[in-house]
Amino acid sequence: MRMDPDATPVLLAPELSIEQRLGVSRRGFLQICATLAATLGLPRGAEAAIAQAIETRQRPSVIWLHFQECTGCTESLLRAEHPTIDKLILDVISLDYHETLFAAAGHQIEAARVDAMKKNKGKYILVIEGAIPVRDNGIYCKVGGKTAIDLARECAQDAAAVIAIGSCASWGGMPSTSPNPTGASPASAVLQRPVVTIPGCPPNPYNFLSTVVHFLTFGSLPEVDTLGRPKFAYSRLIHENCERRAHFDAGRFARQFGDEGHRKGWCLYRLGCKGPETYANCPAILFGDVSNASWPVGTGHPCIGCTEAGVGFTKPIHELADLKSVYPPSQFARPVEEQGSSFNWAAAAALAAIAGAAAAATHHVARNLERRGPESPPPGGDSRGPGA
Ligand code: FSX
Ligand code: SF4
Ligand code: F3S
Repeated sequence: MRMDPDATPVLLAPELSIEQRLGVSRRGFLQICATLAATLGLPRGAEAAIAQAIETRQRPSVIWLHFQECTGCTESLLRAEHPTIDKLILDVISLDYHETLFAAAGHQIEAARVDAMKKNKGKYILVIEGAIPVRDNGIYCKVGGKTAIDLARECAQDAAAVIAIGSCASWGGMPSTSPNPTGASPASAVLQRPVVTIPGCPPNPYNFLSTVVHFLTFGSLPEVDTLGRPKFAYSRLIHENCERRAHFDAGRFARQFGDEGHRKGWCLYRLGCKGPETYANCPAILFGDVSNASWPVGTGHPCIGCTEAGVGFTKPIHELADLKSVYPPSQFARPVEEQGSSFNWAAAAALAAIAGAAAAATHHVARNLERRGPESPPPGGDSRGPGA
């Protein structure tokens, strides 16, 4: 998706160095760029282009609307550490309207929005968080006297790009579940233009940051799938990169929360994990920068499929996932799983090249290799297969 050339940010001559602006060392700054390049699945060397863009280009203006949601998307962005939100606001994007983060209110903030739209006509990025209620002419969500439908249409009219952040804005999310009394709908249902979607409840902030940085660096948005999801983040099933996958393949399943299998970190499929039918990069890029296991399955909870329409908030948590493309062994595998032994760097590189999943592959390999070592044999697996 290529933008109007007029929308391409212009070069600036910043008075302060990027290190001073971000409060990091040169090395730290380049690491941020390398992380974003890896998340985007870009080839080696792309971090230099990203670094140059962040250093020299004008920050894209962002107008962020809130509709039917819990503000978890914004909360998740506030917990991004590379860079932190204050650095992000000040140095990567120009956040010109955001109801949660702005100190202003009422007429003052509405004037700020209109002003930002005029000044950046055709160049700003519109971010929509939350579903849009369409029943009864949209009266169930109003901001400044305007319905969410009217606001979304008004702001999208002169935007260079529209990003729906979170599952609510992407496909309706939790507000759209049955009986959906307000007619909660995705942003794409009320806008007559393409919408890039970053689903997740909440979505991973790096998927949003990487999308914006792609726009800043290349003047275009990343390639998307038929649902508008950036392919760098949503082209692989969670099940493909899950650290518990070896247990799935070996037939070792937790059957109850707190049982022996659960305590040992076995596969959560029998507890209703929707990783086999959910597309997202959660196990590869994790959440919140707090630990090596900071994602739902890493903490011991099954994935509920929050990114996926028809799965998250729709399928009961205890219901078994549809196995989309990967099937378990029909007979029980060997009793001692040599984790990591089936991975090598060449295979990881091929995976990354094919799917643009450099981050996923390297994280997975690193984690598997870390776990190699003496391991007491488990007390037998589960020969009944995952669906028994
Ligand atoms: Fe909440 Fe955002 Fe979920 Fe929705 O995230 S975390 S209900 S996707 O719109 O605020
Ligand atoms: Fe991981 Fe869930 Fe797949 Fe098991 S079913 S390997 S826990 S994604
Ligand atoms: Fe959501 Fe599953 Fe990721 S619940 S956050 S898609 S692991």
